[in-house]
Amino acid sequence: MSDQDHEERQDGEATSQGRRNFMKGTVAVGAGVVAAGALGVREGGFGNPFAASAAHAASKQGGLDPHVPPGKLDPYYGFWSGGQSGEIRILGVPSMRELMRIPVVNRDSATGWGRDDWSKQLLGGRDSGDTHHVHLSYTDGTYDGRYVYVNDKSNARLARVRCDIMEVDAITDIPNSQGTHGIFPQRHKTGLVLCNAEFRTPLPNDGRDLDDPKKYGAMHTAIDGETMEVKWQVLIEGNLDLCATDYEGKYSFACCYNSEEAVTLEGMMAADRDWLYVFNIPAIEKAVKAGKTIKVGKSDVPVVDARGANGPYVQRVPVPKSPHGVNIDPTGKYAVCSGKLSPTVTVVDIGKLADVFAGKIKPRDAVVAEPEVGLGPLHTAFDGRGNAYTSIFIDSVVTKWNIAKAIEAFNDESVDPILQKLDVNYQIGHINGSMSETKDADGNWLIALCKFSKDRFLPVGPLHPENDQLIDMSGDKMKLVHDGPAYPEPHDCVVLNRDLLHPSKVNPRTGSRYEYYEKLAKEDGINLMAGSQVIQKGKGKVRVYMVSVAPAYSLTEFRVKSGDEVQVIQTNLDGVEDLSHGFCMSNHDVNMVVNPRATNSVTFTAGDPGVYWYYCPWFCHALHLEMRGRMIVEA
Ligand code: CUK
Ligand code: CUA
Repeated sequence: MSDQDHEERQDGEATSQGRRNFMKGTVAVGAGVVAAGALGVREGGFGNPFAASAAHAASKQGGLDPHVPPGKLDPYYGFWSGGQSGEIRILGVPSMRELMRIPVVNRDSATGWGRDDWSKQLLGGRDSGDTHHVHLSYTDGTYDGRYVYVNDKSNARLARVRCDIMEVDAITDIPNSQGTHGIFPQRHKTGLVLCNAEFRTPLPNDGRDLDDPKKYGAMHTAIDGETMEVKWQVLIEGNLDLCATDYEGKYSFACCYNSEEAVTLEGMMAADRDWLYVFNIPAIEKAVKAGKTIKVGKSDVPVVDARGANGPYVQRVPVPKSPHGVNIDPTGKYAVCSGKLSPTVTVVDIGKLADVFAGKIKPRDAVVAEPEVGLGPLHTAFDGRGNAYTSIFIDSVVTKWNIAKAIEAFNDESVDPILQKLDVNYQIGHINGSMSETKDADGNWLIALCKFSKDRFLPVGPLHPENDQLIDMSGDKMKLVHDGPAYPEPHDCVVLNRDLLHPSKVNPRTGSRYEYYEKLAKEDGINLMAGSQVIQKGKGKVRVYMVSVAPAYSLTEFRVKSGDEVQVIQTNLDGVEDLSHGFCMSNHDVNMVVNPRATNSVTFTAGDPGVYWYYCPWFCHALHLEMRGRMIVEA
């Protein structure tokens, strides 16, 4: 989308747009005021119970307005992982309206993802997955609007979505890994994406050490965020749960809840202390360059063996009992490790890690705070005003605490860093705030991803929706403003300012999908954008090229033999916004979308002799139902 289009899109919002531009140009106003202007904050307050107090009224008039009326657009995009649904969802925030689903490692009947030829070869024959963590690519500590990365825990893969077309363009298999869980891109530039293996296995996992869990290990893997190639791995003895990166490209982090190296629940919970692993990326890359690596199994990826003791590549910061999430605050100064089985969060001063690696101080000396936040802390978000918001699973609350006060409290018990505990419904997992994972955290909206919804919605059978709750975090006190049912099971979300994304309205025909189709077309001497052709590709194989322009296919009839392998390659010539077509072949389990100016294809075996109608499944025109043709199958 061009900038001009982007401006036009906002036309319906003349007032707020005008105010935005005005605010942008007013250097003197504070960041909080700019954000409030952009959000169209209602003057006079939004029923904030604290608005009546004079002291509070002075600090903040009312709350934010979560209502986005018909015809207006949300100020934020949210990207949600879909968990075992294997997808990513795009929501508008604060309306919490689901805007789109991006199929990733699932099969999706609507778009044909997992069934069409292009996605099928990307997925390598698998069409189920488990997406947990979505993160966008960064430049200079904030989102650059280029890519979304997401892990597939179930099949140890990293997928990438292109933000211009919101479609997956690459999926990378991660060697020597099971349960790829935490991932995080580097934040100084679109560099590496670090991926943690949560499950310890024998390495190589080739039948050796089956019954000797002490010899199991796990990999911290670096994938190039541009090429999606696996660059290197670090072999570690403990398991690796959540992942984080600093803002400078020096360190990556992983929480380890199984320093015991156990294989049973009791065993994994035995120790009072586990670790935050800190990986020294420049040192690891130096070792890789110098060839100080090993090869593990069939993979050629260089592996740095960092098992056992602290050293130049990895330091282990002891943290209480089975930590889960690790999050970096927007100043880049602190890594916050949530205790899970300990009621505490551990704050590590990233500035002290150089001394830890230099051997000048002990790893534990980098810990500067450990406030008690409640039972079952899992993840932490930030508001950019020095406060942290930790999700507390067992207590079903969000605990707001102040980082500076927590550091004070570490040496002075009289200081209480806890500011508020807000009930959420129920059993919260992840939490995230608007721009929270960037240096531009703006402290407006907080999302609580609750695992259980229990009584919050009309009952719909034994399987319950999750409850993604919207919290106004702009004031001194958090305020719950919306319950959002979600199909199972989002794990994490990120929320970013809408100005950071500029999706295309029609397909730009660039990238790996188009290389794939241009290659086919070249092989057959075809112009994908022109006309139709039925090509016999040797015995029993037929390729059918066609184009579509509303409301017609260029080909309304083709003939094949029963049992032929038929590949239909369709290009949508319509360059009009919102004019998708598609191809559905009756009784052949074939259905795909073809978006404006896109090419897609599907391969199937022609059934018994007879006539089979194919049709356009997307309502595209008054004559949409007439947009069809016949496949004539001869004996
Ligand atoms: S994990 Cu789900 S609540 Cu996969 Cu990010 Cu913490
Ligand atoms: Cu094309 Cu319906």
